Amino acid sequence: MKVFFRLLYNINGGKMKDNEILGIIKEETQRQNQTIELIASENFVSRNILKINGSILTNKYAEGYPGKRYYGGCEVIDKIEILAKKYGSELFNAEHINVQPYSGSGANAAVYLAVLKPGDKVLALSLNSGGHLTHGHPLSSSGILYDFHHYEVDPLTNLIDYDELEKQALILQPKLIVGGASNYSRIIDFARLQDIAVKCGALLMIDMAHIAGLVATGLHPSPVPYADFVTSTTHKTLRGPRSGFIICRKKWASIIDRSVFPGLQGGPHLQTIAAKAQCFYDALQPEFKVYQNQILKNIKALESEFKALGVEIIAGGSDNHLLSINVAKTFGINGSEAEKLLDNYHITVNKNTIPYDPNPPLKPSGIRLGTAAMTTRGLKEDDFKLIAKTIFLILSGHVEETIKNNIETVLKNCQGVEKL
Ligand code: DSN
Repeated sequence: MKVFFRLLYNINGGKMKDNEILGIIKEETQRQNQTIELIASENFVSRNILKINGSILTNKYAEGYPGKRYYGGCEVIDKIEILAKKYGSELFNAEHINVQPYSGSGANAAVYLAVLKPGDKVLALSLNSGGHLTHGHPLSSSGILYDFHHYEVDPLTNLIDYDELEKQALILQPKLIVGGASNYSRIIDFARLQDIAVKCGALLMIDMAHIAGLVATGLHPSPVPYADFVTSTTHKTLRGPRSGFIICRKKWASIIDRSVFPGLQGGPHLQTIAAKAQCFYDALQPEFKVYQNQILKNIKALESEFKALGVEIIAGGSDNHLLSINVAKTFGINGSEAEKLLDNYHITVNKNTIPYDPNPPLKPSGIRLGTAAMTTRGLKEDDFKLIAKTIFLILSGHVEETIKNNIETVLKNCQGVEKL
């Protein structure tokens, strides 16, 4: 018996493979520490969340829900899911929350599965106007299974045109309207979206993944009082582990729970649910609002410096954690070229289409930038002004020395990613 166990240990703990992957993690840690991370959907978790998410909770199967599991030995695990639900409901004032979705995409798919039949009509913001792939892109299961139609932002202001959306919805009569975005920098009027949904007899789902941290702290209006379903990730402005959740009215609770499990998923990832409990708890603390406020101050610093430099900002600026700039118009390059140029200097952004983009998705006209991640690492308004100046210098092909000095100055003000 002893020999058998020793053999198993050797098979599973092979030295070379371990070192290989740990070496790569070290390399990625260095990359993260030496990078100005401006991808609007990314953030850095706390050491606490890292520890929980890497814990022995990963060993346990627990298909089902607290008190109704399909496996034995779930009495400790149940406490975790109950806590995550408690803090999540408190944070967002939710009638019901399901904390099992593995991701935001899965959370969206679960709502669709719960209330739509294949071929049902849905109306959502288009990808070019700031929507998300899971809001009906033809290559996503959402677009393959359901009959998605899209509304656009106004071509001049780049803002959601609610009157136009209402007209479109009344003609289309969709079963579901999807609000929320992955690249929209202004406040979304959830009350108006509810009004439109009620007028055309549609259900309303809001995907608040990007703005969840701002919603949690009252710095963006909450969709919860207005929507039948609210979906989200936990790892963007909310600064939790990489995962998702769904909030809904009580009357939808059992259909949503059934749709997540067994509809779409098997065993929940308990290590991540525990990290979500910690994330929701953290977001209930007063310091989290200070942090979210700093994210907003930092985006305003970025916005004002870009404006002073004559950079064209989509929708004229930002009310949340992100903004997009038109690099084609400002610098005469496409978003892909801009992304690469910035990458050369360890500034990470992502290329993005802009509304009514004349260019294709792989060479779009814009880049998207967000302030959540570097705010977590301790940066303030002056740092973001320097970042805006540096991006301007890089994209307009200026001298290397000033750029390197600027980047060094900013990185000196950052806390290490393993120490947060
Ligand atoms: N939500 C996407 C983003 O904004 O980057 C990722 O799925």
